[in-house]
Amino acid sequence: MPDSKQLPSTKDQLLEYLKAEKGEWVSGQALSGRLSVSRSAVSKNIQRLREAGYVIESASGRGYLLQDIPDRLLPAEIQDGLKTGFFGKGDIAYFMEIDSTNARAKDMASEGAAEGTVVVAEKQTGGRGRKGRDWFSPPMGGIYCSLILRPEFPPEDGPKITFLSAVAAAEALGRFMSSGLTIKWPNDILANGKKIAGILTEMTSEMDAINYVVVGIGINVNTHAFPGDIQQKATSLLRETNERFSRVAILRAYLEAQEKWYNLFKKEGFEPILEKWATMAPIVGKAVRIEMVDRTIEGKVRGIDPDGVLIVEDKDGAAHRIISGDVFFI
Ligand code: BT5
Repeated sequence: MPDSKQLPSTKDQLLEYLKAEKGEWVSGQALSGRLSVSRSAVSKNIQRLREAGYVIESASGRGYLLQDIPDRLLPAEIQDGLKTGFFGKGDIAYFMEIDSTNARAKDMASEGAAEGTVVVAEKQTGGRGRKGRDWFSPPMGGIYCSLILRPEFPPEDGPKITFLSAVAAAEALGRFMSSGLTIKWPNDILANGKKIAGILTEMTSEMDAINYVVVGIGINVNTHAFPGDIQQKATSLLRETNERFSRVAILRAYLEAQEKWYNLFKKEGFEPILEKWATMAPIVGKAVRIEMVDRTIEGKVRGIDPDGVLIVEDKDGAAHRIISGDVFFI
C-alpha cells in the first residue's frame, strides 16, 4: 500500500504535470522526458487516468490536454491542496463501491493502518448508522468516508471523539452553507432542521488504552431525492442551496477541521470542544423524548455535563444522565 514516504506513481506525476499546464497541450515527448519513462508508458498511464474519469484529449503533433477533472473522491484530488499534517496525507483507500467504509477502515486498523488513514467510497451497499441502522448512500451523491485515529487517551474519552467530529463536520459544512446548520446530540448535523450528515464512531480498546477509533461520516452533498422513510427528515447541500458542490472540496474542508479540533483536544482537553459544540447544538431547555436501547424517557434538558453526558429532568423532577440515545424534540 502506498504511504506518504513513497514517491508518487507515474500516473500521479503525470496528472500533476497535466494540471500544472492549466489547459495547455503537452507533448508526449515532453511528458516522457520529464517523467523519465517511455512514450508507451505515458500513453498507458493516460489511459489509466481516463479510466479513473479524467477527460484528457489527445491529438497527434500536439500531445495531451487535460479537459476535465471528474467529481470523484479520488485520492490525488483529495490530497491536492489538502492543508493537514496527517489526516489524509498517507493512505487513502478509494472504492467505487463498498459495503461500508467503516467496516473496511476497521479491518485496515486491525491490520495496523496508521492514524490519519482514510477510506472513501462513491457508493455504499451496506452503509451503516448506529444500532445497525442503514445509511442511504447513493452513488456520487454524498461523501462516505471513514478516518482511522489512534488517540493516546483512555477509553472513556472515546465517545468525546463523536462530539469533536460533529463540531468539525458542522464547521466544514459552514464554509459552504452560511446559515441554518445545527448539531443534534450526539451525532447528527442538521441543515434547517433536517439531517444533512451523520457520524458513526466505532472504537476498540483494552482496559486502559484505545487500540483505534474509526470515525465514519456520511454527508449528503448533491443528493437530489431520498427514499420514502427518510424523505421528510433528510436533506443535502443541493436541496438546501440549489447548488451543486465539489465533494472533494467539502471532504478536504472536513479533514482539515477534524485535524484542527483533534489537535486542540490533545492539547487542551474536551472543554473547548464542548464549548464550541454547545454554541451549535440548541438543546438545553428543550422538551425532549429520548429513546434508548432499554427505555424511553421524556423531560426537559437541563444541561450537558463536562463529559458530554446529557442531563434530562423528567416530570417528577428526577434527573437522568443519558450517555447515548436518540433525541426527539417535542
Ligand atoms: C448516523 O446514524 O447518523 C451515522 C451515519 C454514518 C454514515 C457513515 S457513511 C461512511 C461510514 N460508513 C458507514 O457504514 N457508516 C458511516 P444514526 O444516528 O443511527 O442515523 C441513522 C438514521 O438516519 C437512519 O435510520 C435513517 O432514519 C436516517 N438516514 C439514513 N440515511 C440517511 C441519509 N443519507 N441522510 C439523512 N438521514 C439518513
